[in-house]
Amino acid sequence: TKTLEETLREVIPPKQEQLKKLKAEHAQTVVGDVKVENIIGGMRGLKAMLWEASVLDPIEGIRFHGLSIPECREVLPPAPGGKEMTPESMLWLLMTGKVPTPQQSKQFSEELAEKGEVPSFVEKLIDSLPKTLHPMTQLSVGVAALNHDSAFQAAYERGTKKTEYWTHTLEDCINLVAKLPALAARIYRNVFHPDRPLVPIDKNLDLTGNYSNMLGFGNNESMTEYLRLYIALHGDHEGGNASAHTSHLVGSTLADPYLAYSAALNALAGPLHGLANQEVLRWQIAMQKEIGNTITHDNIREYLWRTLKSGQVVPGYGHGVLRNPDPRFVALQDFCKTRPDLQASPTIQLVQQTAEVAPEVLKEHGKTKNPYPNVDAASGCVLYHYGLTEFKYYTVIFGVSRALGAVTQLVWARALGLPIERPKSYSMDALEKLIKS
Ligand code: FAM
Repeated sequence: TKTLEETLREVIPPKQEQLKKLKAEHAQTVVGDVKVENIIGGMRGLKAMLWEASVLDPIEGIRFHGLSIPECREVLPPAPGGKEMTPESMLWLLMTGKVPTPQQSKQFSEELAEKGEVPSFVEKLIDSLPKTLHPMTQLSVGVAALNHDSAFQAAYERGTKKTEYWTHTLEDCINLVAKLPALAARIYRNVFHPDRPLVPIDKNLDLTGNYSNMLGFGNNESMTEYLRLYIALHGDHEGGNASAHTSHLVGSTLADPYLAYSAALNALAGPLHGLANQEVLRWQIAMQKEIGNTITHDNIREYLWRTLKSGQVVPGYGHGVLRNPDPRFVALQDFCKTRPDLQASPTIQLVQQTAEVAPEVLKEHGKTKNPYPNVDAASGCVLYHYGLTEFKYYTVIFGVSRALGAVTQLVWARALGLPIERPKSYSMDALEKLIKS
């Protein structure tokens, strides 16, 4: 069986050829216009980035190298004894465009467990942070500090050839993905359960098996399976979303993967992006408190209007690209439907019922271009049901996940020799001059 690096060595040359051909034959081909609305509207819809691993269709949702979420759940190898695709299977697919064999996936899990320990100076650094510092900030600090041991940075200083950059980047990327669970679990322990002992990495477990174990949910197979699905699903969502784009931008300066991903985490920590999953649960629980035991569509509707009239957004609804219910939301709902304990949970029922009412309210409100639920509408409620009730931690799990797509692109950007990002900006005066000319 071929390793991930060996597989990449096979798939990179044809892609390099494809890029060369695109450059040679189509460098001047026009594929879209730039309108003033793109410039002042957060570049929404602008076709301006190369991103190999996934493409997002507004109606169908995400496809990873052409595979939809249901297809991924079907073909990507699960952990031994499990059913859900694992994040390491997903990472393999994202990186190589190929579905790993169960054996490749297992060996990859073993490699990640082998590399999973966090250096002791980073542990000390994390332990020294105030418990009141948001867990996402702590994660970003920890990831940035891992660059102490960056293979890419060391290779760059040695004057390594450009064509070799991707191999050192890959080494950092694998190390980063491997270390995220231990780092993230330490933050959870420190902030919320300082009296609990820290659990060491078990070399026989997959990445999420270990993460779940270190969070204290190792005995709950359903929670571990949910986390596998959650982390695999949130792994990549095209290149233009704020966290992925940040990682790509910072990586394009040849900053190493730790620095690039640390920056991405800071983007993920914004409430319009990854922090929404923390906000959703807070909002749903507040709704539950107010509504009490008799939940009806009418009182959910009333609560939704109150949120909107107070000028807040409904967290977990809307999207920059999607114009349909998010298939990631659908997959997480699906997971709940197969388990009677989850079906009986009042929080999960409330999330489902909210999704039945919110689209019509948001349509009537008339502002958002997409009145349907995104992944964050559903992701927190299962965690909450199984006892991971600390909302402030939710985005950290998203942060463990989003690394999959970010590191994939960092490796490909180096393999393809992509340049530093540098779009052109204009002042309003300069823009007006441009319009007149
Ligand atoms: N509730 C109320 N108003 C909303 C709304 C929502 N859920 N979603 C969008 N709008 C408003 C939006 O604020 C904007 O109003 P103004 O014209 O007054 O500025 C208007 O509708 C048009 O926005 P849009 O074009 O439909 O959306 P954007 O592309 O600008 O923004 C989101 C996309 C996701 C930031 C936005 O829908 C939102 O704020 N949603 C709630 C927060 C959330 O769930 N974020 C998570 C997104 C998720 F997929 C992720 O990153 N993890």
